[in-house]
Amino acid sequence: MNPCIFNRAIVRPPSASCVHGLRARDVGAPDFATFVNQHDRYKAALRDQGLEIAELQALEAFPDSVFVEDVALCLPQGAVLLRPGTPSRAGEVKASRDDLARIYADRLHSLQEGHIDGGDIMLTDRELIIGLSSRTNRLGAGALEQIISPWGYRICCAPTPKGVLHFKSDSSYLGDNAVLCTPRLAATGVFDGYDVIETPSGEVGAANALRINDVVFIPSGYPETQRVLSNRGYAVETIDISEAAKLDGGLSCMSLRAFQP
Ligand code: CIR
Repeated sequence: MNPCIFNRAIVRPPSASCVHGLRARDVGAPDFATFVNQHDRYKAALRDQGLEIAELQALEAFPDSVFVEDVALCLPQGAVLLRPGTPSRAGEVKASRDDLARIYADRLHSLQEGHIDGGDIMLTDRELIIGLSSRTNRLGAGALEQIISPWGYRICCAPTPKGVLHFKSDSSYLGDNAVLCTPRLAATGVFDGYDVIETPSGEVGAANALRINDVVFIPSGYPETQRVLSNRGYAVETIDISEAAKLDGGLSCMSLRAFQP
C-alpha cells in the first residue's frame, strides 16, 4: 500500500499552554493566536487534499499536545498508542485513548514497554524505520515490532543524529523510493538504496516535509528546497509553521495521517 496516500487525519489544536511547550533552544514562546491560525490553515491544506479531519479537543494540561503525531502510529491494519520518551508528554497517551478507540475500536493496540515518539517513525514502501533518539529506544522498537510485524511490516532501527529531536525532524519520505533528508542524516547510510534528495545548504529545517497524495508540503521559508523539489517534478506547497517551529515541531508532527480502506 502506498504510504503517501491518505484519506483521514487526526489533529489536535494548540492549547493556550503551548507557550510552555518543550524546546531545545529558546527562541521565544509561540504566539497562541498565530499558532491557532496557522493550525487552521494546516487543517485546510490537508482538507484540500481530500482528507477527512477528526479534530480532538485541545488539552490545556499538555503544552505539547498539538504535536499529536508523537502519541500514536496509525496504519491501515490498526493503530498503536505509543509511549513518548519525555515525562511531560506521557499523559497525552491516556488523554488520546478514548478518541482513538472510537476510530479504531478493537484495532487499537498499546505499546507495553520502552519508549517511542511517533516523530521517530518513518514508513516507506519497503520498511518501517524507527529512529533511535533521546525519545525512542530499542526496547520500544522491539515492543512495536511484536505488534506490527504480524501485519507484514519489516522494521529496522536507525540512528538519529546527535542533537536532532526526532528522526523525521531530519527526513521525510516522498514516495516512489525518494527521501528528502539532511546531509547529516544521509551520512549515516540509513537511506542507502533510496533516491536521496539532500536539503540545500542552510535549509535543514525543510527536511520535515509532508507528502500527502499528490502534493509535497514544505514549511515556508525554504526557497532552495522548493526549487529543488519542483525541478524534480513534485507539486510543492508551503505552509507557515513558524509557531510550531519555536517548539521544535514540524509539518508531520501536527497530524496523524491514515488511510482507511
Ligand atoms: C517536544 O519536544 O516533544 C515538542 N516540543 C515537539 C514535538 C515535535 N514532534 C515531532 O517532531 N513529531
